[in-house]
Amino acid sequence: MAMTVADQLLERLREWGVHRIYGYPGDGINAILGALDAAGNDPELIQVRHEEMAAFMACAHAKFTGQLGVCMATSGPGAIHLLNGLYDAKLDHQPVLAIVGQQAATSLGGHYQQEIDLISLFKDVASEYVTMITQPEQLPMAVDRAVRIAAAERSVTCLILPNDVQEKEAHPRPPQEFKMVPGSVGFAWPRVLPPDAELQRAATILNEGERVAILAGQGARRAADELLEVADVLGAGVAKALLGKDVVPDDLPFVTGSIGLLGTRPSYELMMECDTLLMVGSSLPYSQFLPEYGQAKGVQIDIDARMIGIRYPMDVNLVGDAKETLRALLPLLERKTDRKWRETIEENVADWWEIVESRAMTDADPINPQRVFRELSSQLPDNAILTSDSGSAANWYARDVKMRKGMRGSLSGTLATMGCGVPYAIAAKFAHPDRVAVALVGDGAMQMNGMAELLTVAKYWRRWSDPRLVILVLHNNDLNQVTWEMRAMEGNAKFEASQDIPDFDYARYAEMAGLVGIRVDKPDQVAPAWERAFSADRPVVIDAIVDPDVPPLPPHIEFKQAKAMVKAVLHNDPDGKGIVRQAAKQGLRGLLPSRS
Ligand SMILES: Cc1ncc(C[n+]2csc(CCOP(=O)(O)OP(=O)(O)O)c2C)c(N)n1
Ligand SMILES: [Mg+2]
Repeated sequence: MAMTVADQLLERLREWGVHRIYGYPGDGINAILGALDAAGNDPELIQVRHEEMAAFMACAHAKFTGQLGVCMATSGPGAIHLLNGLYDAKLDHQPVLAIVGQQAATSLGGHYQQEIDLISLFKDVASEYVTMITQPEQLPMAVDRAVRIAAAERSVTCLILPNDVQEKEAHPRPPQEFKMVPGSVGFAWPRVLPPDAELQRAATILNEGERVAILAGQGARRAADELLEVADVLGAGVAKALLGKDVVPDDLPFVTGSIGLLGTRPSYELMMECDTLLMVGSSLPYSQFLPEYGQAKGVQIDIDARMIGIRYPMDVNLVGDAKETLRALLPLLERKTDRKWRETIEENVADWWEIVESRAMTDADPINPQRVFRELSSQLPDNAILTSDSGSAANWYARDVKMRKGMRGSLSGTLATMGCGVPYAIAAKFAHPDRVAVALVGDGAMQMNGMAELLTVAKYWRRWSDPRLVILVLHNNDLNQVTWEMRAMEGNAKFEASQDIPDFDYARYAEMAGLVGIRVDKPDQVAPAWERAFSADRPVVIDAIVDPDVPPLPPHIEFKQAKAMVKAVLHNDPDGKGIVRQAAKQGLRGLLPSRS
């Protein structure tokens, strides 16, 4: 039988090194699915429960492998379902290709069943490249461009294939004629390095500074050694944006940990007291966590000229690859002989870890969520991969987990969407079946997406060489992060109609799915639960009953927020009593009226 467009699509993807597609079927992609079957399922289709999860998994594949992630959905409803996951990838700058079916080209424009204007629908999320293949001759070139542009722009691209076009006979190579575009596979990355004079200007600023702060983001991932060397020469501290939490380990004494709303106190102090800021591969949006304007001279390194110089009034903006640029900068830097600044940072960091420890070990009703993370942190196996959902889990992930060398971690950094934790962890297991994955999710996020995807875990876990995947559910029957935001930002008491969520037995649900379920409702069960989970022979759900009154507060709390919170608590907050009790125990006395 002659090769079809669908066959050729798969062949071209294989040539590009794509061997996994996360997706869900529908008649808009029937011919592609048939072709996959004929090709022995290579690239392998991983069947999810919902197309949004396929897009999250493609995003996580890109995050955890550095390679293109691919997802596929049918026309109409399937295509629409992909969007949130694709935006997650776009906003976190991950290369993802979405392959989307469409009604037959012969019917387009006819208000046909499931006909959606897909080019318009994907025009924003796949702004770098979206095209519909209506002629077989387009196929190789369109695949090549979709893959190459996704990688080059670190963004989302989209190929739309009407189902009748998928069935047409392929052109192995379009003829060399007018109006034909052949395409080709492969490309080599450029070496991107700023000019010498600019490097020298940056070096002068860094040499003249007496108190240098470094902020590292995910763009510094491949430059960890250079970054640490620069920090050593300059006697600097290193704070990390959330997506860069795993870029340098937390067990180094001068690494101050996360920064921002979910950040640590030493990171805040580092920024407030420095006189020079070196920002590498980050676009942390919160300028109020950076030095006051005018306080510090700034040097930024970023691969993307579109993203540089926007978060802080920088003095030198170096567009370049982080590793190459830091390497070129190093010989121009002078070692700071006065190490007092570095010593202060290290003292702040040591103090902070003591605070984290004591906050984690204070009692709560029934379990302090920080204790769950503290125990996790001390039991994490080498090379573990962590994912966090958006919710209070992200606070504890950011502050309480000590990343060690070799570990990976991610979350929805920029879109901050709920529901990514479990699908991210599933993609981590497919990408690295020999490594332990841990998903840290709230009960709201578990109900939103995690519960359905647990069935995907149940379907596939036997294939993973190390079957350990642990899903921690922070069971607080509350949409806690938002409940706290409403208290701290708006001064609103908890609105139970929007914030309370249904109670559910997640551990029993896991058992029903053939996995291990562990319910934890006493503090001394926390450590043994992690021990059991990390020695299990299959995926585990830890259903931890945690106290919603433990405040996930920013490292410094502004007077405005403290006042708003006091107002919320006094304003008949249903959890008022518990909050006052917890605030006192967490060492936040003075923020709240003592009336418990
Ligand atoms: C898709 C989506 N919907 C809503 C939000 C707003 N939001 C952020 S965190 C959160 C609460 C999460 O609750 P849960 O998963 O139970 O975690 P908790 O904070 O209670 O630990 C909400 C509603 C969001 N970020 N994404
Ligand atoms: Mg919750």
